[in-house]
Amino acid sequence: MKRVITYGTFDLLHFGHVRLLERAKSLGDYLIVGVTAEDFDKARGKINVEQSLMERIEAVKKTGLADEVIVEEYEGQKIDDIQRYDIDIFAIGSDWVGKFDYLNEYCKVVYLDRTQGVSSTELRAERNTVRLGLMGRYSNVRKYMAEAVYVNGLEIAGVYVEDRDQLNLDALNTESIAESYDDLLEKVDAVYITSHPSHHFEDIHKALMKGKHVLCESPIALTVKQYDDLSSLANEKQLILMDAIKTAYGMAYNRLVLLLKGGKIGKVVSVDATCTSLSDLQQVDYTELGNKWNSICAWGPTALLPVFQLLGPNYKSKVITSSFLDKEQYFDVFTKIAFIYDHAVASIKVGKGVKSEGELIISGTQGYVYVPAPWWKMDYFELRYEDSNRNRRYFYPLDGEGIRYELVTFVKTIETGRSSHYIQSITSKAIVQVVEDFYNRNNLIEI
Ligand code: C2G
Repeated sequence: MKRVITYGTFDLLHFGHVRLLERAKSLGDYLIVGVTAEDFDKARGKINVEQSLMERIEAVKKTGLADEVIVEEYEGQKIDDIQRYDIDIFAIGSDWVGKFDYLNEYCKVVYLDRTQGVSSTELRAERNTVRLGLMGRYSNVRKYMAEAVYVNGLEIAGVYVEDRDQLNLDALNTESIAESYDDLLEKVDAVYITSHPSHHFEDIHKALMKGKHVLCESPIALTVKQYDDLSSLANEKQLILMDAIKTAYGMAYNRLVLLLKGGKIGKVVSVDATCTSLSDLQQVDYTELGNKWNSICAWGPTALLPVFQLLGPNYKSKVITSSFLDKEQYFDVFTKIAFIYDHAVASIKVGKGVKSEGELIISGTQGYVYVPAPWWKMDYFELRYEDSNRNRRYFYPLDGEGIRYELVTFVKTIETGRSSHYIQSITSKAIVQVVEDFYNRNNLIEI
């Protein structure tokens, strides 16, 4: 009996896939189909897969062509499978010609002609193209433009940049530059907002009123009341309002949170996060400090993310300690916040005028997590124990600082209408509460 194996993502299964499976099957008597797991696809740069692994497996099964379906989970698995399942022929589409020649050592490799004119990429693009507008600071707008290219079903339909002097026209298609924010909103279905936090409420409100979905740099608002108003408006209009904290959408960070929720280091007793960056405050025009992102707004949401996601929003008390460059304009060069929970503590240190080791340490009753600087671009973390033989290191890919995963999530969220689980609204709101307390100087000590 001749045994054949083939692999694929099989997203939105189409005629091209079915033809490939038919021809693979006809090469032998028994066909095994390896369907790629989500993590494996992400690791090899396929971040736009629309259907879940289960849905894709079901679709392959329904063709009736596979005698057996397995899941492809890791690099190098093909050799393992070929040996384990005693495979005679490995078949794959001609888009892979040459790439799998190394398997000839284990079985016969056959490249089958790819069917022209149909692909998952095109099907995905047809289903949902979100026209996204970008508004705010040029430095961020530019990053999002570059990252949007990797996201299917998303098109940058316009840009409105506030700091126009920074604008590099060569990097932008001039047609897409809007004259005003209102003008931009006319052209889009959704908007990414990176204006100054003091304008977020107004900017988000305007977008929601015009029926546009919103992805906004965190903090979404400066008071809880404003946050609640925006959330209810978004709900009422069935629009998505999502925080743009890129760290939250990375694979390593998400795995870490899941492992900890599963008790890998016992009970979490302390979360300590530091995020700093030295911006050149010497050259800043002091009268305009109020328009700059201070430490609490620039870094607070990111540093607070693991605190609230691991310990929840219900702390008993907190003390904010800040050093101000300019007190009237609330420009903190450094802020430390200490939280006390019933059975845990947490601290964050954020600074734009102070430099420190940007690490994340999470202490538990059985072990601890160490994430080296810059932890907010996490692609690696370590679980460490008293018995160092138990220590484990985890590696995951992180492309584009996490922005492209954030955009993929945003598009999926718009499409399904279900808010994303990456940053729940209790977390967003807890972040806003901290920022509000900072501006109200509640329990704030100045140094
Ligand atoms: N295919 C085809 N014609 C198309 C589209 C796809 O013949 N119009 C083939 C591909 O060449 C592949 C299979 O269908 O053999 C599955 O395609 P994808 O779902 O795109 O999966 P792919 O990324 O090619 O996965 O490590 C190798 C991967 O597992 C193959």
